[in-house]
Amino acid sequence: MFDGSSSDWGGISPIVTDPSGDAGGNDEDIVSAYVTNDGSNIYFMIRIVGSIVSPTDGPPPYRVYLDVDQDPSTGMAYRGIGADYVVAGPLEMDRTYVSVTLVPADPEPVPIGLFLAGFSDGFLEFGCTLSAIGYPDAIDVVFEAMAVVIDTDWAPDTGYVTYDVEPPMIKADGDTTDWAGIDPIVTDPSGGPYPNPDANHPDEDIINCYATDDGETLYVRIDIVGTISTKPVSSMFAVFLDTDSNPNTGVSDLDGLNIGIGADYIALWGMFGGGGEPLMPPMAFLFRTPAPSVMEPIGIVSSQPNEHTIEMAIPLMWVGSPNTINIVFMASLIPGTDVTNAISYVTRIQPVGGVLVPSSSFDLLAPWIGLFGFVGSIALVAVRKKHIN
Ligand SMILES: [Ca+2]
Ligand SMILES: [Ca+2]
Ligand SMILES: [Ca+2]
Ligand SMILES: [Ca+2]
Repeated sequence: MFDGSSSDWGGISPIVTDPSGDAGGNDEDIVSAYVTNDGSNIYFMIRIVGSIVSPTDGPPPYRVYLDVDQDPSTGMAYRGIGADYVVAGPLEMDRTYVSVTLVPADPEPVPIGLFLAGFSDGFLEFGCTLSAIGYPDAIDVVFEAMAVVIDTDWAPDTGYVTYDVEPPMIKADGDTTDWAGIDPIVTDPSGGPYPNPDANHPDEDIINCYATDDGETLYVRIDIVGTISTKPVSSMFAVFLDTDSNPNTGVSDLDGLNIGIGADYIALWGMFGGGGEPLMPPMAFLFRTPAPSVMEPIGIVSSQPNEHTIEMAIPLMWVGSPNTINIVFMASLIPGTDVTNAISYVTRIQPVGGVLVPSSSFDLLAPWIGLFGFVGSIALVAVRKKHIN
């Protein structure tokens, strides 16, 4: 959890330690760095001698350089590796601290993903989705702190360290072959010609949805009749999660229609950043929704669409590690919205099955407009304005 507390890092050893005092003994003086991953994300933690700096302008001071193909001839040559990605933070955005994933490029790096960040005093935790960096098996890593450009510290001081990624059960990579043997948890009627009684358009017409988990990460998949586009800003897929099996907590109402559960969390895939030119590829945010009008960002999770299917991977700890989750899947585009029946999913049973929760599937005549307003407020424009180097 990105709460600025290191308690959930207990039991994880540093991947590298660094002398204190070799970089002025201050805000850029790294003493240790950590890496871990679950089935969705890779997490980094840096400890420094001083206090974590979060400048309101200028580049984020703490960076991790990732050579994901362990090939120094690809990516940016830096300190013995070929860095294919850089993860940098913290950056304040709409009163939320984030880290940003960048592809090194001239004249400036290209942002391709966001993640939350948390810090307190000498401790910073941040990360990136495994899907953003292509699900590497092993990564050559260099940590860097450059807080006030007096001293710069690296860990290690020469060369790099290698992190072996614990492989996920399912990769949210758009390739469905890793779902072989797992049946849909819910099927939804398909229609046509469109508009039809089930959905208004093939690109929002859900047919099959899947869920499975490995005790650590919940993997979900939505298949539609049409094609998932990463271009339009209006395209959106959502997975509603009722984690306390209580219809009276969380979101149960979409534009006046009851979805049959009280969704305490929503995983929402779409193009964030408002209208106009997309600033980053689509992403999947996980929000906590304690009340219908409240959407608190918990984190960003791995996701990838591919033609007729989209996969997402949600850390179970981020949704309170429930034993039972009631799930509703939703696809929403400009013409309308398709919503599945609610399914009760029991975690940690493989192969998994689902039980229908009494409710009826329905269509909305318009996309779920309320969410778009919120999404716009996340304003990724800030990333460009802050000009990360
Ligand atoms: Ca140091
Ligand atoms: Ca490389
Ligand atoms: Ca996959
Ligand atoms: Ca609930």
